[in-house]
Amino acid sequence: MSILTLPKNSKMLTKDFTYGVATASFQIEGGRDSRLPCIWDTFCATPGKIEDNSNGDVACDHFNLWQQDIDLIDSLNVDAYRLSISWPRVMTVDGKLNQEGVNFYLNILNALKAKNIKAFVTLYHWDLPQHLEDQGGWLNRQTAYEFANYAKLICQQFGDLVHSYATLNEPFCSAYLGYEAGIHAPGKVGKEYGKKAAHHLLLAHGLAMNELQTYSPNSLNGIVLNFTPAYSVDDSAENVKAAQYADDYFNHWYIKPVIDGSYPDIVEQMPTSQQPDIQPGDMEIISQNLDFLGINFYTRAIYKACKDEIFEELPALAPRTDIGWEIYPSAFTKLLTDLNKQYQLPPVYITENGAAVNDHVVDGAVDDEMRYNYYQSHLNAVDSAIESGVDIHGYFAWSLMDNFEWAEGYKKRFGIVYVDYQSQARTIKASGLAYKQLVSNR
Ligand code: IFM
Repeated sequence: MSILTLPKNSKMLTKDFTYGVATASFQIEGGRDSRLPCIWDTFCATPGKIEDNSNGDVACDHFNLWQQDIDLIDSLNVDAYRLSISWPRVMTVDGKLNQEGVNFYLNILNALKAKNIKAFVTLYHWDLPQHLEDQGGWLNRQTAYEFANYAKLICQQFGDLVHSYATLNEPFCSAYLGYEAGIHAPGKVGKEYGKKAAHHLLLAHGLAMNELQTYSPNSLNGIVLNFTPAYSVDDSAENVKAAQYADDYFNHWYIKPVIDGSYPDIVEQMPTSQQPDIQPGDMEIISQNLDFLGINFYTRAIYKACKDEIFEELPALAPRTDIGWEIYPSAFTKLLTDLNKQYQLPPVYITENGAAVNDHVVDGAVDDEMRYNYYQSHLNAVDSAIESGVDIHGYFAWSLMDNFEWAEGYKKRFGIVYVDYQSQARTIKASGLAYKQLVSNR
């Protein structure tokens, strides 16, 4: 059996270090009939948008199987479960609570509490109610206020059942992939949209943080950001400069306003039409204190200079996971130590890390060696960052189980538990067993 190990004196082997597994509502729940439509329903129904033409109507049927899924989480011996709340399940079109939807999550949170598993709740993991998109979605400043209203109402309902709230998961993906590159819902394409959507998302974060700190002062409240560190293809000045620009455009664009209260300087180089609509007081709202910062890491990207577009991303080098992302764990340590140097970081949690593998069940088992190796090297990378002084308090595997991988549909499997989508049977993979063993032996 494969085992995951860490150096004997590693802080990650103490009981204070939180280990968890993570999921997101649209990716696992199904239960489509009992909630409002969201932008991902619409996107999935648009031909050509999802690799296998699938949707989230059933997904892992967690809506019906949540009790057995919580038993599964419990069987892994983890300390925490990171889940997201489906905004269209818990709110009505006129901004009131939908009690039936709220009860679905209250049941989950109570079951987690009974098993002593900490709930790390994300309020927005990309499933924007469609009626808000119809009013402009994240291009409409009003959406930020709608989000704050939802955050306030929901945290009042959940009381002390929640250990930690993240306002947003990966605003880069919502803004850039959803409103600039158009490969995620709602599928808008245009440089004039991306940073405007990003600003309203960040404003939503700030406004919601206010509500959380007022109505849920005892939970750890923060935000989850993803980072794909930008590397230059070589040492030439022009390529290094291009990679730095990409780093600011994709990564620092989200952390700098949240921590420092300002956008990276490249904002000045952008045409006015592409700049965010910043109103007086916005940056103060966006940059209030965080109780924690969630960091998601999967891979790095390599860039070179390009005349028309400033930077160009080059194909990922080998070795790669099944989704084509380079396996490059040293970028993880470097990211964490660099961020720690550049910013005044609050306590950090690694809220997502994991690998897509083309898994198969053979004789009732899934031998996902590549994922196991990925976890081993990335746990080591986190440990090295802690050794270098980064204040990291926890690590969440993405994902608890295989699920709807957005534009890739169900073809890409990120779970440490295999899901047979026909029977909805769950099988813990070798990586999951190794994770369990690491967590259990602390
Ligand atoms: O599946 C996603 C998740 O929803 C957000 N972070 C990255 C994961 C893998 O692509």
